[in-house]
Amino acid sequence: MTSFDSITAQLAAQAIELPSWAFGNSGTRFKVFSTPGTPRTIQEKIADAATVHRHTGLAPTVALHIPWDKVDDYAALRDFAGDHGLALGTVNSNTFQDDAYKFGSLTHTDAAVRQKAIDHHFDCIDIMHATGSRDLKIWLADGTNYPGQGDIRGRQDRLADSLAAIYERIGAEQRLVLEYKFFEPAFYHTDVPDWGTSYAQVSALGDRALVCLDTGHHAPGTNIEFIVAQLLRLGKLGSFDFNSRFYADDDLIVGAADPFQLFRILYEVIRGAGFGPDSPVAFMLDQCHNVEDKIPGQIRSVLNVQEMTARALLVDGTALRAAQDAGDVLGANGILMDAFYTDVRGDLAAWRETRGLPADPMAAYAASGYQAQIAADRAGGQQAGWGA
Ligand code: PSV
Ligand code: MN
Ligand code: MN
Repeated sequence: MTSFDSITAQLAAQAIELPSWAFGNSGTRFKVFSTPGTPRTIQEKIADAATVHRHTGLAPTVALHIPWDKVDDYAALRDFAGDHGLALGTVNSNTFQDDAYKFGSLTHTDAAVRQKAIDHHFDCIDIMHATGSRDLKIWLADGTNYPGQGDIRGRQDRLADSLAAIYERIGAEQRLVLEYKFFEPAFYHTDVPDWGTSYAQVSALGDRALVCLDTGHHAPGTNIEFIVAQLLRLGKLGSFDFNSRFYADDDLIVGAADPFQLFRILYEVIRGAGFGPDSPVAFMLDQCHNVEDKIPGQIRSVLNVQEMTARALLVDGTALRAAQDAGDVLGANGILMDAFYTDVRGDLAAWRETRGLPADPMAAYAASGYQAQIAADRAGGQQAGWGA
């Protein structure tokens, strides 16, 4: 098997973007529990994200969601993030909370509603110019609940037109990533339900339009690593929203529900040259922390991604290919499983220390006093955008 020492340069280049909304209170439709110390402003969310980065060295950027993270001066917000050692990352649009979008946004039959949604994306692009962000991420809640409610085909055509108007506006260095999700909030049909639809729509736009794969957005049992392999083959995998799920779009800590699936996904990312500083694939988290503390929740998340990345990098690709070519079914499977079962925690801890990071970021955070400090300093933290 590949040695740990031979993979540290690749591990050192790993960067995982944190979602600003992970630091706010979130919950289910039944209850939102508030957590002491919850940020009241985007600046406080950025300070918390910086704390995750300080403890792990893994999270140099933070994603914004508009209008949840709306401010008057985005250039100043960029400077604020810079002062905290972070850059601002992906800008997420939001066309799922206005009354106007009850029957759709970019797909709506009413041209005025479609234009309102397109204008919102133009605003997001302006924000990206001020923040220095590369990616505009679009997830649409558009869909219908009952057969016959909408013209499924007409909605695809309107979506294509709306996306073309948005794509035309992005800068030469910017990208549009289109996220898919098989259901929720619509329950009969969703306008971008799967990778194939996202691929068809972004392919019609151009080279800087790509697919965003959220690991929680598939039917149970879906082979996600196959989708990863296919999108990388096609040059259309733009980004990940990482999280894990037991049932639906649970938004739990990545790697918590199924570490083996995360390993398999990361193996295909590496196999398909989707990993490394020159890769076009952005790693992001899209998670909520409903009952656990948010900052350690994010620390645990990035560590899980790092741990499974290390194991995936340990796969002996040469031996695996030889076994595959020889038709050695169990030998090939054994080579993959050897890497998956390798406990890299000790090696990672020792390596972190050589880089001036805490060997155990979770313990270091717990001992830092930060949680008690924010609980004392911040009163009345907000829900993560949903109520904003
Ligand atoms: C939708 O379920 C989603 O995954 C999209 O990425 C949204 O922008 C995000 O969740 C909001 O939490
Ligand atoms: Mn997502
Ligand atoms: Mn989701």
